[in-house]
Amino acid sequence: MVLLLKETISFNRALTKNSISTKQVYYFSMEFLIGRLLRYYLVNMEVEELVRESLAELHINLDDLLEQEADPGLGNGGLGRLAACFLDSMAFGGISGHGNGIRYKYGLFEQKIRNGFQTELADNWLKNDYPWEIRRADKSVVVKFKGNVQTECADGKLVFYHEDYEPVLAVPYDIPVMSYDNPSNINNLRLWSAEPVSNELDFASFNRGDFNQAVSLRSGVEAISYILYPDDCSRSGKELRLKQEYFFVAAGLGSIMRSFKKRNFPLGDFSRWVSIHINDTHPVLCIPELMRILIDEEGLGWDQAWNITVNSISFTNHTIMPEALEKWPVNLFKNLLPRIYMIVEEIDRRFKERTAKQFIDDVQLIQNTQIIADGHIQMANLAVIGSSSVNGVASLHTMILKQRVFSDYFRIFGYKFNNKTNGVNHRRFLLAANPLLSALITEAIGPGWKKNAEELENLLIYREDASFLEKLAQVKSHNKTQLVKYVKENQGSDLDSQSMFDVQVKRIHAYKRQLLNILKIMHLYNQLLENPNSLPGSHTFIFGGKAAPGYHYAKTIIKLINTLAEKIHKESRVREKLQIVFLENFNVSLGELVYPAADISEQISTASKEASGTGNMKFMMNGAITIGTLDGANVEIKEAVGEKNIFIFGLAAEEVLRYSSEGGYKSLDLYYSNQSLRLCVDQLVNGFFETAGEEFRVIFDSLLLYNDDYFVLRDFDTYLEAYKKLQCSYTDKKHWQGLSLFNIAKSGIFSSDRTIREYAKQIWKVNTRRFDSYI
Ligand code: NBG
Repeated sequence: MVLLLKETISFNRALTKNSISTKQVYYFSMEFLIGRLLRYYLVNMEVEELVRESLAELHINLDDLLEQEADPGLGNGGLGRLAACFLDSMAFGGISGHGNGIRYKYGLFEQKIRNGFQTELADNWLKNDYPWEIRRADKSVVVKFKGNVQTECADGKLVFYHEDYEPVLAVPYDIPVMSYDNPSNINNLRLWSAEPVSNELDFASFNRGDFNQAVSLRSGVEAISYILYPDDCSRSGKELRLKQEYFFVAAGLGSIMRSFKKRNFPLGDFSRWVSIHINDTHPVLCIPELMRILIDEEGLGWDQAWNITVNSISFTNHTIMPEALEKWPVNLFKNLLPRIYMIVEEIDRRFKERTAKQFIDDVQLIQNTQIIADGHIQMANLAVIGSSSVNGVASLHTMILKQRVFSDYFRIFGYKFNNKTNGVNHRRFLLAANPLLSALITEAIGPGWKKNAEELENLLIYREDASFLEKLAQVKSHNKTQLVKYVKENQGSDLDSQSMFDVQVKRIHAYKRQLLNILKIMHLYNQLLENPNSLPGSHTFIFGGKAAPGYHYAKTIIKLINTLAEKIHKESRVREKLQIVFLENFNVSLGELVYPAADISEQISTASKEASGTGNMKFMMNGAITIGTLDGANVEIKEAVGEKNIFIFGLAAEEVLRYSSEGGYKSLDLYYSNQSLRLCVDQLVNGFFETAGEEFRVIFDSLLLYNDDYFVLRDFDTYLEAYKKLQCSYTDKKHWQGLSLFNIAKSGIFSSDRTIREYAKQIWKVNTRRFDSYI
């Protein structure tokens, strides 16, 4: 079947050789979390039922077949999934937009929970081959590392020769990207794999008996595309990471340049026909690499090359967390990429010259905006200087970029900054993931919402319609049963599908504050022991997400969740009312089961820290109600639904930023003044968790000894208040279903179609006719 689809796709691709006269967009990203494709494509082609029935005649169950497909873990979380949603929306919108990334041999690890702890297993997603990819050895590109650069003067011009370099062959694997109702626009996700240039064995070494030497070259090269985010604490880890970044940038640009030349346009018009988008700082080397190609290979002068480069490249920032703003030590960079280093130095020199003239008295600004400073290359600075557009991913985040992170640049290049609030692919996360809800929606308002998600707003006429709301409740209840079944089959736990499903699924990180949720559950537990009537109804708390393998605190949080789950399970006085489950190995496929089943969406990050969040949008379009802080895109969700249809609590971003710049608040004062909070915090270390000993001391210390950087204690009370209100709403079924309907109806603007239309119009300047025709 996959072969058949592939055939259709290559046929269509041949039909759509539209590339000659259209601007091409290339989306460079270290991560693409594309999820499984087969069912999604069947849904998009509206043939799922037909295929299901035909297969049944052959005694093949389609669902069993779908389970065979690997879910490629080529990303961490939101950033990689966003890239995949964007590919879909570009294909849908008729934009020639292609992904460019790395074909990691191993995806992000497979998470297993053993004795409550996260353990990591290799994710060998290619072990049975991957049917969607096509190896294109004929399109390979040689990427050069290390070596020396010789400079010569020829005809009054400087010419650069890169010698004694280590060549690596970048071999592309192409995955077709197609979307709903647009079979004539098949785009491409090109993922690069690293191979030695020569397949010859090092015979001399082998014959000498030096087997390690004989294979070491091959393994050194292949390591480049082995895993996503190798640990970069060591120097060799850092070098590998930088190698990966240059590898997919150089390979991607090499192939873009090759196809551009086939189109016979003047090189000076490059930016009219090509847009290169860099997803966070990982692909920022696109800037000096494009300069290198234009100057060294195409013979352009610096100024012309710089104009072309800046006009072709645009940049999105996805975080303000300082540890994610990349910096590379100069000596490592220079040794690995000698020619690229020369170009970066020259960009820096010219930029400093400009700021020194323009901001003559502002030493601080001149210093802050340097690319090379303190022996490091600041990749975010290079990104802002070398691109024509810089955007954040939610309005609050963009404001923080302008006013804080990039405030000096905002003074220099105000015109570059803009906001593009994230969106998610509603065809994957609603149409395909929640078939019953989709059918109900289509029955009510027709199928137009699939092409224009904002038509979901037409659902509002059913807001007071008891029979429609009842159907909505039935769909939710069915989806909960499906999740219960999954948990039983895969983890052996029995969940109560009648209980309220309160869900927090996302990467485990201190700023996302899974800890706040845990403290809430501990508090509810303590209250129930005192008064069995303190909590209406029964509650299932569902957690899921991976912790980075080296992130001790986050791993301890996972252990804490599981330990609390066990403690509650053993306590007969509360287990009827409370239950916790930690879903193992949360990934795109599991998300597709979880979002439709949720009643409550926990979006409780410390305000200002979550750039946007996209899980919040996936929950919302499936009718879950958000409890959250005014952070990231929650702010816009609140604007869309109005404050009565969302539960907001906690410090605002300005307050957090003000506290942080003044050295924080005093968490100890709160601890001493708030009895019930103090009880929960003490329980982390006072033997409440009998088996745990000092295991959770690191969490206790983060709150009191290190003064609670993420304001968990500070937001505890307001969180509980909001939670109480939410519970009260939940007990009124009709009212709750009304909230749910309202959230679905208002979720249309969070479709990635809206986001991509904005990128296309305002940044890439490509045609949006197809999108426009649906509005
Ligand atoms: C993440 C942010 C999220 C955001 C996604 C997509 C990184 C570096 N950033 O808030 O944390 O939704 O990017 O923009 O992964």
